[in-house]
Amino acid sequence: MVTKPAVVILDAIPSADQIRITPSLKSQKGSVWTKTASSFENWEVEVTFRVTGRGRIGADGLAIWYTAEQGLDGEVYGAANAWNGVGIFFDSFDNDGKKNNPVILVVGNNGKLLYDHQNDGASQALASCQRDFRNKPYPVRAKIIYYKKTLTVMINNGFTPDKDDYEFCAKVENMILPPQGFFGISAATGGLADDHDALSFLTFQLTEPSKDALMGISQRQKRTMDDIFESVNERELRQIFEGQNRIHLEIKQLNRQLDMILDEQRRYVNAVSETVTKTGGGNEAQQASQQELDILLNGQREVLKHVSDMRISVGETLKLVSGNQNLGAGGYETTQHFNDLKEHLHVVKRDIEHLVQKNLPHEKQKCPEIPVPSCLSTTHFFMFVAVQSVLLIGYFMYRNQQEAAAKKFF
Ligand code: MAN
Ligand code: CA
Ligand code: CA
Repeated sequence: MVTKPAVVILDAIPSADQIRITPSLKSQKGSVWTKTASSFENWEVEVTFRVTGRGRIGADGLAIWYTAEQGLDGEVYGAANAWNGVGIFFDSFDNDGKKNNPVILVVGNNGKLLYDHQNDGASQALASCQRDFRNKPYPVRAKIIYYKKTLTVMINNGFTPDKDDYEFCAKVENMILPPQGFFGISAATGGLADDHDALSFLTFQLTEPSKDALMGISQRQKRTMDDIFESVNERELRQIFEGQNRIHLEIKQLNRQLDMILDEQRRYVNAVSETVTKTGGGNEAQQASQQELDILLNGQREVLKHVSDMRISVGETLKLVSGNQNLGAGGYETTQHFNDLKEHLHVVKRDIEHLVQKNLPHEKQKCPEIPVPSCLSTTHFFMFVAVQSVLLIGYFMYRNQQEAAAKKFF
């Protein structure tokens, strides 16, 4: 698992995709430090940053640190004056007027050296290379490798989008660094100013190949500042899966409700059908009433069929959604499934619309008016009671029968 490194932020402004270590205002400083010390014998850091300013000349620069203590307070590119460890300085401003800035320099310190800011640390640099890292179209990348006591600085100068386009800058051999230390990035402005923005800061532990094989651990253990924030891709994927889960549950619920409606409708149609059969024949009024009941019955059967179709559609959609959840992200298959899903949901929608229209009260489907005699005679009353009782008994018998049949299945 990739762990989220805790960092200490000093006067820097974090946002979703970068940390502004200094804004382009006069005499600013800021820094970001790992919260806990690392004790890697060999390590590598990959830092992505931008130094931008309106002027042809900017100031003062940015530093990448590996030091025994966090350089929380000081004047050296916004960090401690007397550090124990190493600083890789990206010095924008030519303080000594030798026309040799911007420059990248490696300055080691055992805690006793005082940085010579006025001379751009010229006599203190263990190695350096002149590179212009300001106002580049792509972020600048620095890869600093400390391996077997040799420190190497590689630079991608931000001219291409190719992340791996590194060039050698500087190398210091036999460099003894504290066994434990904090990684940091800092920046400062003075009379002149630039925006100093850190986009990412990755630290890796390097292990020698032989040890690697013996211990069976990965050569680069990745810890990244990016992981402070959930990546955009991860977030989108999580949202898709959460959304699908909700759709799945909703459709399941819909399916259950449709099952219930279907059952209810079936019982109702059968009951009405029995009534029509039993009350068949008789006078003209009764025959007219029976015809109207037939129409109603047919209407109901059609509704039943539609509900049934809809249930099948919902069932298939449900299957598709479940299938989709088992699929990984991306690819043609996923797109195809989403299209199928869309199509099925469309069918369900159409069926529902149809059903709603069917059930809307309009002229043709008005319920038949039951012919009621102008005056209720005793014969009529008893006939009515008898028919009601027969209907009720029939309905109960039918229901018991259905329930018995259903029980057999479970
Ligand atoms: C002023 C001073 C210096 C600084 C430059 C550039 O001259 O603040 O220390 O290096 O401005 O910002
Ligand atoms: Ca300088
Ligand atoms: Ca200089």
